[in-house]
Amino acid sequence: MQQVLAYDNEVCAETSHVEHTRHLSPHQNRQTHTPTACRPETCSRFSNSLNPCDQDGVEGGGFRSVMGRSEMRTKLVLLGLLLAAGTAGSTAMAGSDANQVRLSGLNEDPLVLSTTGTGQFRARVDETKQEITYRLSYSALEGAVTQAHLHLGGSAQSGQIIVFLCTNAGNGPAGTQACPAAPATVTGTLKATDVIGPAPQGIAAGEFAEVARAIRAGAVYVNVHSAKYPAGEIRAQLGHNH
Ligand SMILES: [Cu+2]
Repeated sequence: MQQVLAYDNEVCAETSHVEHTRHLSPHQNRQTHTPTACRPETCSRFSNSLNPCDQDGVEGGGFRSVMGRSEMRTKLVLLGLLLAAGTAGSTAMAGSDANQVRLSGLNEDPLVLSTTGTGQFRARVDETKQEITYRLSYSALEGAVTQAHLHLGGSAQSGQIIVFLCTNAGNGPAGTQACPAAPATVTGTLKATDVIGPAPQGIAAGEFAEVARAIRAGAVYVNVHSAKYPAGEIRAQLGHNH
């Protein structure tokens, strides 16, 4: 965080020639000293949750005065999308362990697939509560959806199942929800009791901490299977934003 703020000051200071100190918040800097310095190009270097310029825009601070009409419209559209994304949206998923990834056939392994299918997956790992709250959306699949899982494996590996997110194949643990026909969104909370393995890859059933560690390491992917592509039609590696 400190690194990001320092970077921001440096960029904004290039055009403003106003001396900033690190303990001034970026918001204060912009309102009081650099209304013209922090341009959208600068702001776009930040992720949403860390973007001090966004806060200014929303709160009507200094940044707003230099924000053009089209930029304002873009921001409103983005806000609308966030709101439309639903209840488990940005606020609940904004923790440091948040993962938000886009699923595509182009991420499939061992054979890349070019399909119309797309999807989004968000997960928040709470290691204290030993819970993973997730939201999976998929649409335009070329085959009827059959099941979806988190798997243990790197981006160029086909690993085994850690947990079921949904299934229509009757093969999940008791209580596994059905996968609605696309386009659809499924949400849920995974607990240690939902972890089925994979034992051959070193995660025994119920070993939540090892799953959390694998997610942090980028060794977990989400895969949505369809009747046309039983090995998976769309997929994304957690922690890799596209
Ligand atoms: Cu799977």
